[in-house]
Amino acid sequence: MLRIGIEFVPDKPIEKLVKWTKLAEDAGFDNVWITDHYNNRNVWAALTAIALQTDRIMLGPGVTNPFHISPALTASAAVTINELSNGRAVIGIGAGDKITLSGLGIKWDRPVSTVVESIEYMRTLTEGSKFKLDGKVYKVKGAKLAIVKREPVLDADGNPVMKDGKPVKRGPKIPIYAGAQGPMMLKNTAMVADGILINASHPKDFEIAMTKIKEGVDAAGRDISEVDVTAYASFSIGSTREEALKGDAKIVVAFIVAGSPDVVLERHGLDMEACNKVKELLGKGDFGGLPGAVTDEMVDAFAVVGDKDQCIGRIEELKKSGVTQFVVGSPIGPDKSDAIKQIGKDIIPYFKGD
Ligand code: F42
Repeated sequence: MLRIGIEFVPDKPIEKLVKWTKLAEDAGFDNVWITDHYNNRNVWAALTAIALQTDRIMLGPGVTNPFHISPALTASAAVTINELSNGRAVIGIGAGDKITLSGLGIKWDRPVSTVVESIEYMRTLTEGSKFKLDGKVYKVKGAKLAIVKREPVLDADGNPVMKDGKPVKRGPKIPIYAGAQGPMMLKNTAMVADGILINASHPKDFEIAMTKIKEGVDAAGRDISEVDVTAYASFSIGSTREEALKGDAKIVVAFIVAGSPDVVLERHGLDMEACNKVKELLGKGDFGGLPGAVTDEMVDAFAVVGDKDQCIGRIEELKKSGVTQFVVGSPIGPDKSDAIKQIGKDIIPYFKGD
């Protein structure tokens, strides 16, 4: 069954994120993902507040990065949130943004190896085991968390799994998702991660991403069902498409157009002149001119926008292309609270079979 998640950005006070997450939990969402940028409110502080005031929803950073915070600290934070939330923590980790990190004086070398090794690092620590690595990026002599409660691992018949005459013990599993777009990142993280968060909204992008993810799982001898393929999509719902387009939907799309390489713009058959106009307006900070410059084709290439039937149609197409979790990302709707309630009434029951 399709999982449904939601993304919030802590550029708003944390009380608002808690209020929206509680609404999302009541509406039937499975996951909440909090974005991580150092210039916003801190992601782990936001997750702490959310963990304490919710009961069921899975929660995690979507995504933090191993360049601005050590995987050892991320593992410790995730174990703490897992304890506070009674086993609901997940970790989302990606390469981070090169320009932002270099502004902080942080070197951004080997992004793929860093993310892949960090997953191995965090997995070992969150399971309560000792981590040592002489890797391409990390040279870890010996790291272990003191706070993980390890229980004996049982086999399918309920008997303890033994190694060297001793029962194997492990802490609670915290799923680790990788944020990935590029071919190398998709393939290499698919070899090790429990899920892949793909910043895209159109089935064409997922057809291409799935090929790389399948290459990765095949190379690692895994089954594709072990990876939660997640569409981390820009989304806006309204009672009509016109209403859904009110608010920030076109502004979000404009940023995606401006940040996309030409090969992606061409893949969606977009008019390059119109795309250049959007880039020019953004460059000048002319936000007033953007709604007129962002075309319907751009909206449909980079976002899921519409009334309930249009949104369901697009999510169905993504599901057919291999997506197993759909994350409702910014702006969600012209009014976030109303949009969350509408998704709970009109979209989630459709996919959960109520
Ligand atoms: N970034 C944030 O800073 N905060 C967020 O909250 C956030 C959320 C988010 C959610 C979903 C998602 O998919 C991404 C998100 N991001 C967020 C962005 C994320 O942090 C990364 O910036 C983004 O995913 C990176 O894009 P990418 O996966 O395409 O990887 C980059 C590094 C890339 O260019 N990859 C290419 C590729 O083919 O995969 C090139 C790889 C490369 O550089 N290779 C080198 C080489 O020599 O070949 C390095 C080799 C090595 O060993 O690493």
